[in-house]
Amino acid sequence: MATKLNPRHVHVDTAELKEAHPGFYRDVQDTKLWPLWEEMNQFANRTEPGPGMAPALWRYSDVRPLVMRSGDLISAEEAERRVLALMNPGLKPNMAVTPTIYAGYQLVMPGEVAPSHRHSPAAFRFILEGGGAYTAVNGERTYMYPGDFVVTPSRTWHDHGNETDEPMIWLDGLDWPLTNKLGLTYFEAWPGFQHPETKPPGDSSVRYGMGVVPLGHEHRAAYTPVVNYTYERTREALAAMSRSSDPDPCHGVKTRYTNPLTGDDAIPTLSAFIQLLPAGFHGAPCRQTDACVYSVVEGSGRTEIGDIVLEWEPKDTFAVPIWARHRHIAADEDAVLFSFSDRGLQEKLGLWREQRPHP
Ligand code: 1HN
Repeated sequence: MATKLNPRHVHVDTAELKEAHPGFYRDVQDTKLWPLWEEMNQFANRTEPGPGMAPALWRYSDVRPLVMRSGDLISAEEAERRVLALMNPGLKPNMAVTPTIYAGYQLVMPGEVAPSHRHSPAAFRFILEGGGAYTAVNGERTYMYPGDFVVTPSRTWHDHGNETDEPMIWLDGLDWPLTNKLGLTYFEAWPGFQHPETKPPGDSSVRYGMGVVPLGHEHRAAYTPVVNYTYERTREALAAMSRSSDPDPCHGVKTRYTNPLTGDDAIPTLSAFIQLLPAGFHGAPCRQTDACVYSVVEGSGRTEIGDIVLEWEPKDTFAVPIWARHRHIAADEDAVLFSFSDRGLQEKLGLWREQRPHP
Protein backbone atom coordinates (compact mmCIF):
# COMPACT_ATOMS: atom_id res chain seq x y z
CA MET A 1 0.00 0.00 0.00
CA ALA A 2 1.37 3.43 -0.93
CA THR A 3 1.96 5.60 2.12
CA LYS A 4 0.78 9.17 2.13
CA LEU A 5 3.89 11.33 1.95
CA ASN A 6 4.10 14.63 3.69
CA PRO A 7 6.22 17.37 2.07
CA ARG A 8 9.25 16.91 4.33
CA HIS A 9 9.72 13.29 3.35
CA VAL A 10 12.97 11.82 2.10
CA HIS A 11 11.91 11.19 -1.47
CA VAL A 12 14.75 8.91 -2.41
CA ASP A 13 14.39 5.20 -3.04
CA THR A 14 16.67 4.03 -0.26
CA ALA A 15 16.70 0.43 -1.50
CA GLU A 16 17.96 1.61 -4.89
CA LEU A 17 20.61 3.80 -3.27
CA LYS A 18 21.82 0.89 -1.18
CA GLU A 19 22.02 -1.35 -4.23
CA ALA A 20 23.87 1.24 -6.31
CA HIS A 21 26.43 2.04 -3.59
CA PRO A 22 27.09 -1.13 -1.60
CA GLY A 23 30.67 -0.09 -0.87
CA PHE A 24 29.57 3.16 0.72
CA TYR A 25 27.03 1.44 2.97
CA ARG A 26 29.59 -1.20 3.97
CA ASP A 27 32.30 1.37 4.73
CA VAL A 28 29.84 3.49 6.71
CA GLN A 29 28.83 0.48 8.82
CA ASP A 30 32.46 -0.59 9.31
CA THR A 31 33.11 2.89 10.69
CA LYS A 32 30.29 2.47 13.24
CA LEU A 33 28.07 4.94 11.35
CA TRP A 34 24.68 4.74 9.67
CA PRO A 35 22.92 7.12 7.20
CA LEU A 36 20.03 8.97 8.84
CA TRP A 37 18.14 9.18 5.53
CA GLU A 38 17.50 5.44 5.84
CA GLU A 39 15.52 6.02 9.02
CA MET A 40 14.16 9.53 8.52
CA ASN A 41 10.77 8.55 7.13
CA GLN A 42 9.74 6.49 10.15
CA PHE A 43 10.36 9.64 12.20
CA ALA A 44 8.75 12.12 9.80
CA ASN A 45 5.73 9.90 9.21
CA ARG A 46 4.50 10.44 12.73
CA THR A 47 2.68 13.76 13.11
CA GLU A 48 0.83 12.84 16.34
CA PRO A 49 2.04 11.36 19.65
CA GLY A 50 1.92 7.57 19.96
CA PRO A 51 1.20 4.85 19.19
CA GLY A 52 3.36 2.33 21.08
CA MET A 53 0.53 0.39 22.69
CA ALA A 54 -3.05 -0.86 22.35
CA PRO A 55 -6.22 -0.23 24.35
CA ALA A 56 -6.68 -3.27 26.55
CA LEU A 57 -8.94 -4.67 29.26
CA TRP A 58 -8.09 -7.33 31.84
CA ARG A 59 -11.31 -8.63 33.44
CA TYR A 60 -10.73 -9.72 37.00
CA SER A 61 -13.10 -12.64 36.40
CA ASP A 62 -10.58 -13.91 33.78
CA VAL A 63 -7.46 -12.95 35.73
CA ARG A 64 -8.33 -14.22 39.22
CA PRO A 65 -8.60 -17.95 38.37
CA LEU A 66 -5.17 -17.81 36.68
CA VAL A 67 -3.64 -15.94 39.61
CA MET A 68 -5.03 -18.60 41.97
CA ARG A 69 -3.72 -21.38 39.71
CA SER A 70 -0.27 -19.79 39.85
CA GLY A 71 -0.50 -20.44 43.61
CA ASP A 72 -0.45 -24.19 42.90
CA LEU A 73 2.54 -23.94 40.54
CA ILE A 74 5.11 -22.06 42.55
CA SER A 75 5.55 -20.51 46.01
CA ALA A 76 6.21 -16.84 46.67
CA GLU A 77 9.65 -17.76 48.00
CA GLU A 78 10.58 -19.87 44.95
CA ALA A 79 9.36 -17.21 42.55
CA GLU A 80 10.84 -14.27 44.57
CA ARG A 81 7.54 -12.62 43.58
CA ARG A 82 4.59 -14.66 42.30
CA VAL A 83 3.15 -12.36 39.67
CA LEU A 84 1.29 -12.57 36.37
CA ALA A 85 2.42 -9.54 34.38
CA LEU A 86 0.09 -7.52 32.15
CA MET A 87 1.26 -7.81 28.56
CA ASN A 88 -0.02 -4.92 26.47
CA PRO A 89 -0.71 -6.46 23.03
CA GLY A 90 0.84 -3.41 21.32
CA LEU A 91 4.08 -3.65 23.29
CA LYS A 92 4.88 -7.36 22.92
CA PRO A 93 7.36 -8.94 23.48
CA ASN A 94 8.14 -6.40 26.20
CA MET A 95 6.64 -7.15 29.58
CA ALA A 96 5.03 -3.72 29.80
CA VAL A 97 1.60 -2.23 30.16
CA THR A 98 2.61 1.22 28.86
CA PRO A 99 5.90 2.22 27.18
CA THR A 100 7.46 3.13 30.57
CA ILE A 101 5.47 1.05 33.06
CA TYR A 102 5.29 -2.61 34.03
CA ALA A 103 2.29 -3.93 35.97
CA GLY A 104 1.32 -7.33 37.35
CA TYR A 105 -1.07 -9.18 39.64
CA GLN A 106 0.72 -10.53 42.70
CA LEU A 107 -0.51 -13.33 44.94
CA VAL A 108 0.66 -13.96 48.51
CA MET A 109 -0.98 -17.00 50.06
CA PRO A 110 -1.68 -17.41 53.79
CA GLY A 111 1.53 -18.13 55.69
CA GLU A 112 3.81 -17.02 52.85
CA VAL A 113 6.60 -14.46 52.83
CA ALA A 114 7.99 -12.91 49.65
CA PRO A 115 11.64 -12.35 50.67
CA SER A 116 13.23 -8.95 51.22
CA HIS A 117 15.08 -7.32 48.36
CA ARG A 118 15.63 -3.92 46.85
CA HIS A 119 16.08 -2.64 43.32
CA SER A 120 16.48 0.50 41.28
CA PRO A 121 12.96 0.46 39.79
CA ALA A 122 10.40 2.17 42.02
CA ALA A 123 7.18 0.32 42.75
CA PHE A 124 3.71 0.65 44.18
CA ARG A 125 1.01 -1.82 45.11
CA PHE A 126 -2.69 -1.17 44.69
CA ILE A 127 -4.60 -3.66 46.80
CA LEU A 128 -7.38 -5.66 45.13
CA GLU A 129 -8.35 -8.55 47.37
CA GLY A 130 -7.83 -9.86 50.89
CA GLY A 131 -6.94 -7.77 53.91
CA GLY A 132 -4.30 -7.63 56.62
CA ALA A 133 -1.18 -8.92 54.87
CA TYR A 134 1.75 -6.56 55.12
CA THR A 135 4.47 -4.99 53.07
CA ALA A 136 7.55 -3.96 55.04
CA VAL A 137 9.50 -1.00 53.62
CA ASN A 138 12.92 -0.40 55.17
CA GLY A 139 11.79 -2.10 58.36
CA GLU A 140 8.32 -0.49 58.61
CA ARG A 141 5.33 -2.77 58.13
CA THR A 142 2.07 -1.59 56.74
CA TYR A 143 -0.99 -3.83 56.87
CA MET A 144 -2.86 -3.55 53.58
CA TYR A 145 -6.55 -3.47 52.64
CA PRO A 146 -8.38 -3.12 49.31
CA GLY A 147 -7.91 0.29 47.70
CA ASP A 148 -4.71 1.09 49.62
CA PHE A 149 -1.85 2.61 47.60
CA VAL A 150 1.45 1.38 49.03
CA VAL A 151 4.77 2.85 47.91
CA THR A 152 8.17 1.13 47.73
CA PRO A 153 10.56 3.78 46.37
CA SER A 154 13.71 3.00 44.41
CA ARG A 155 16.31 1.09 46.45
CA THR A 156 14.17 0.55 49.54
CA TRP A 157 14.22 -2.92 51.13
CA HIS A 158 10.82 -4.56 50.92
CA ASP A 159 9.21 -7.88 51.71
CA HIS A 160 5.61 -9.02 51.86
CA GLY A 161 4.03 -11.38 54.38
CA ASN A 162 0.57 -12.80 54.77
CA GLU A 163 -0.27 -13.91 58.31
CA THR A 164 -4.03 -13.95 57.57
CA ASP A 165 -6.04 -16.95 56.40
CA GLU A 166 -7.05 -15.42 53.04
CA PRO A 167 -5.03 -15.00 49.86
CA MET A 168 -3.92 -11.41 49.16
CA ILE A 169 -3.93 -10.15 45.58
CA TRP A 170 -2.75 -6.76 44.45
CA LEU A 171 -1.69 -4.89 41.34
CA ASP A 172 2.01 -3.97 41.22
CA GLY A 173 3.28 -1.04 39.16
CA LEU A 174 6.99 -0.48 38.46
CA ASP A 175 8.95 1.94 36.29
CA TRP A 176 11.02 -1.04 35.14
CA PRO A 177 10.69 -0.45 31.33
CA LEU A 178 12.00 3.06 31.98
CA THR A 179 14.99 1.97 34.08
CA ASN A 180 15.72 -0.61 31.35
CA LYS A 181 15.86 2.16 28.75
CA LEU A 182 18.18 4.12 31.00
CA GLY A 183 20.43 1.09 31.54
CA LEU A 184 19.77 1.47 35.26
CA THR A 185 17.97 -1.72 36.27
CA TYR A 186 19.69 -3.52 39.14
CA PHE A 187 18.73 -5.66 42.09
CA GLU A 188 20.02 -6.79 45.50
CA ALA A 189 18.71 -9.59 47.72
CA TRP A 190 18.64 -8.98 51.47
CA PRO A 191 21.23 -11.34 53.02
CA GLY A 192 18.56 -12.86 55.28
CA PHE A 193 14.99 -13.66 54.39
CA GLN A 194 13.15 -10.78 56.02
CA HIS A 195 14.45 -7.35 56.90
CA PRO A 196 14.30 -6.77 60.69
CA GLU A 197 11.36 -4.69 61.88
CA THR A 198 12.96 -1.43 63.00
CA LYS A 199 9.92 0.86 63.25
CA PRO A 200 6.36 0.41 64.48
CA PRO A 201 3.70 -0.22 61.81
CA GLY A 202 2.39 3.02 60.34
CA ASP A 203 5.35 5.09 61.60
CA SER A 204 5.74 7.05 58.36
CA SER A 205 2.05 8.02 58.30
CA VAL A 206 2.16 9.64 61.73
CA ARG A 207 5.52 11.33 61.17
CA TYR A 208 4.92 12.76 57.71
CA GLY A 209 1.30 12.19 56.72
CA MET A 210 -0.54 14.30 59.31
CA GLY A 211 0.46 17.81 58.23
CA VAL A 212 3.17 18.00 60.89
CA VAL A 213 6.82 17.05 60.40
CA PRO A 214 9.37 16.23 63.12
CA LEU A 215 11.82 19.05 63.75
CA GLY A 216 15.20 18.38 62.20
CA HIS A 217 13.80 16.22 59.40
CA GLU A 218 15.58 17.10 56.19
CA HIS A 219 13.72 15.81 53.21
CA ARG A 220 16.05 15.30 50.26
CA ALA A 221 14.54 12.16 48.74
CA ALA A 222 12.72 12.28 45.40
CA TYR A 223 10.03 10.03 46.91
CA THR A 224 7.26 10.37 49.44
CA PRO A 225 8.20 9.31 52.97
CA VAL A 226 4.66 7.92 53.50
CA VAL A 227 4.37 4.15 52.90
CA ASN A 228 0.60 3.66 52.73
CA TYR A 229 -2.09 5.98 51.35
CA THR A 230 -5.06 4.12 52.79
CA TYR A 231 -8.32 3.83 50.91
CA GLU A 232 -10.15 4.82 54.06
CA ARG A 233 -8.61 8.29 53.81
CA THR A 234 -8.62 8.75 50.02
CA ARG A 235 -12.24 7.57 49.80
CA GLU A 236 -13.24 10.09 52.47
CA ALA A 237 -11.46 12.85 50.52
CA LEU A 238 -13.26 11.87 47.30
CA ALA A 239 -16.65 11.76 49.01
CA ALA A 240 -16.17 15.18 50.63
CA MET A 241 -14.87 16.78 47.41
CA SER A 242 -17.74 15.39 45.38
CA ARG A 243 -20.23 16.86 47.84
CA SER A 244 -18.72 20.34 47.63
CA SER A 245 -17.62 20.73 44.00
CA ASP A 246 -18.89 20.04 40.50
CA PRO A 247 -17.18 17.18 38.71
CA ASP A 248 -14.73 18.02 35.94
CA PRO A 249 -16.52 17.32 32.62
CA CYS A 250 -13.79 14.86 31.53
CA HIS A 251 -12.43 13.44 34.78
CA GLY A 252 -15.17 13.67 37.39
CA VAL A 253 -13.65 14.38 40.81
CA LYS A 254 -10.01 13.44 40.36
CA THR A 255 -7.12 13.73 42.77
CA ARG A 256 -3.44 12.83 42.74
CA TYR A 257 -1.25 10.91 45.21
CA THR A 258 1.43 13.34 46.34
CA ASN A 259 4.43 13.59 48.59
CA PRO A 260 3.05 15.60 51.54
CA LEU A 261 6.42 17.31 52.06
CA THR A 262 6.75 18.69 48.53
CA GLY A 263 3.40 18.39 46.73
CA ASP A 264 5.15 16.44 43.95
CA ASP A 265 4.07 12.99 42.84
CA ALA A 266 4.52 10.32 45.53
CA ILE A 267 6.81 8.55 42.99
CA PRO A 268 8.27 10.86 40.31
CA THR A 269 8.09 8.25 37.52
CA LEU A 270 4.74 6.70 38.48
CA SER A 271 2.08 9.38 38.85
CA ALA A 272 -1.01 7.93 40.52
CA PHE A 273 -4.56 9.23 40.70
CA ILE A 274 -7.96 8.34 42.05
CA GLN A 275 -11.24 9.70 40.71
CA LEU A 276 -14.91 9.49 41.48
CA LEU A 277 -17.38 9.44 38.60
CA PRO A 278 -20.81 10.31 40.00
CA ALA A 279 -23.67 7.89 39.20
CA GLY A 280 -24.75 8.39 35.59
CA PHE A 281 -21.61 10.47 34.76
CA HIS A 282 -21.17 10.89 31.02
CA GLY A 283 -17.63 12.14 30.54
CA ALA A 284 -16.66 14.53 27.76
CA PRO A 285 -14.01 13.12 25.42
CA CYS A 286 -10.42 14.15 26.02
CA ARG A 287 -6.90 12.89 25.38
CA GLN A 288 -3.50 13.16 27.00
CA THR A 289 0.03 12.23 26.01
CA ASP A 290 0.43 9.87 28.97
CA ALA A 291 -0.79 6.31 28.52
CA CYS A 292 -2.92 5.57 31.54
CA VAL A 293 -3.76 2.31 33.32
CA TYR A 294 -6.95 2.16 35.40
CA SER A 295 -7.99 -0.18 38.18
CA VAL A 296 -11.69 -0.12 38.99
CA VAL A 297 -12.32 0.18 42.72
CA GLU A 298 -16.09 0.72 42.93
CA GLY A 299 -19.03 0.78 40.56
CA SER A 300 -19.28 -0.21 36.95
CA GLY A 301 -19.39 1.57 33.63
CA ARG A 302 -17.57 1.82 30.36
CA THR A 303 -14.74 3.72 28.73
CA GLU A 304 -14.98 4.53 25.05
CA ILE A 305 -11.59 4.75 23.34
CA GLY A 306 -12.21 5.83 19.74
CA ASP A 307 -14.53 3.10 18.43
CA ILE A 308 -13.59 0.62 21.14
CA VAL A 309 -15.82 0.22 24.18
CA LEU A 310 -14.33 -1.30 27.34
CA GLU A 311 -16.97 -2.30 29.88
CA TRP A 312 -15.63 -2.52 33.41
CA GLU A 313 -16.56 -3.52 36.93
CA PRO A 314 -14.68 -3.67 40.24
CA LYS A 315 -11.08 -5.02 40.14
CA ASP A 316 -10.92 -4.90 36.32
CA THR A 317 -7.85 -3.21 34.83
CA PHE A 318 -7.76 -1.30 31.55
CA ALA A 319 -5.22 0.72 29.59
CA VAL A 320 -5.83 3.88 27.55
CA PRO A 321 -3.06 4.48 24.98
CA ILE A 322 -1.04 7.62 24.45
CA TRP A 323 -3.09 10.44 22.88
CA ALA A 324 -6.19 8.22 22.44
CA ARG A 325 -9.44 10.17 22.60
CA HIS A 326 -11.56 8.60 25.33
CA ARG A 327 -14.48 9.19 27.68
CA HIS A 328 -15.62 7.52 30.88
CA ILE A 329 -19.26 6.64 31.53
CA ALA A 330 -20.47 5.50 34.95
CA ALA A 331 -23.53 3.27 35.37
CA ASP A 332 -26.22 4.07 37.91
CA GLU A 333 -24.00 4.22 41.00
CA ASP A 334 -20.86 6.20 41.81
CA ALA A 335 -17.71 4.68 40.31
CA VAL A 336 -14.17 5.03 41.68
CA LEU A 337 -11.16 4.53 39.40
CA PHE A 338 -7.53 4.35 40.52
CA SER A 339 -5.05 5.10 37.73
CA PHE A 340 -1.33 5.49 37.04
CA SER A 341 0.88 6.83 34.26
CA ASP A 342 4.20 8.58 33.58
CA ARG A 343 2.48 11.99 33.49
CA GLY A 344 4.74 13.58 36.13
CA LEU A 345 7.82 12.52 34.20
CA GLN A 346 6.42 14.02 30.99
CA GLU A 347 5.48 17.24 32.82
CA LYS A 348 9.01 17.63 34.16
CA LEU A 349 10.38 17.14 30.63
CA GLY A 350 7.92 19.62 29.11
CA LEU A 351 6.32 16.85 27.02
CA TRP A 352 2.91 16.42 28.61
CA ARG A 353 -0.09 17.64 26.61
CA GLU A 354 -3.83 17.38 27.03
CA GLN A 355 -6.65 18.10 24.60
CA ARG A 356 -10.12 18.51 25.96
CA PRO A 357 -13.23 19.98 24.43
CA HIS A 358 -14.05 21.97 27.58
CA PRO A 359 -11.93 24.87 28.80
C1 1HN B 1 9.14 -6.72 42.71
O1 1HN B 1 10.15 -6.47 43.53
C2 1HN B 1 7.85 -6.87 43.21
O2 1HN B 1 8.48 -6.41 45.43
C3 1HN B 1 6.81 -7.10 42.34
O3 1HN B 1 6.51 -7.13 45.11
C4 1HN B 1 7.02 -7.18 40.99
C5 1HN B 1 8.53 -7.11 39.11
C6 1HN B 1 9.78 -6.95 38.60
C7 1HN B 1 10.86 -6.73 39.42
C8 1HN B 1 10.67 -6.64 40.78
C9 1HN B 1 7.61 -6.80 44.68
C10 1HN B 1 8.31 -7.03 40.47
C11 1HN B 1 9.38 -6.79 41.32
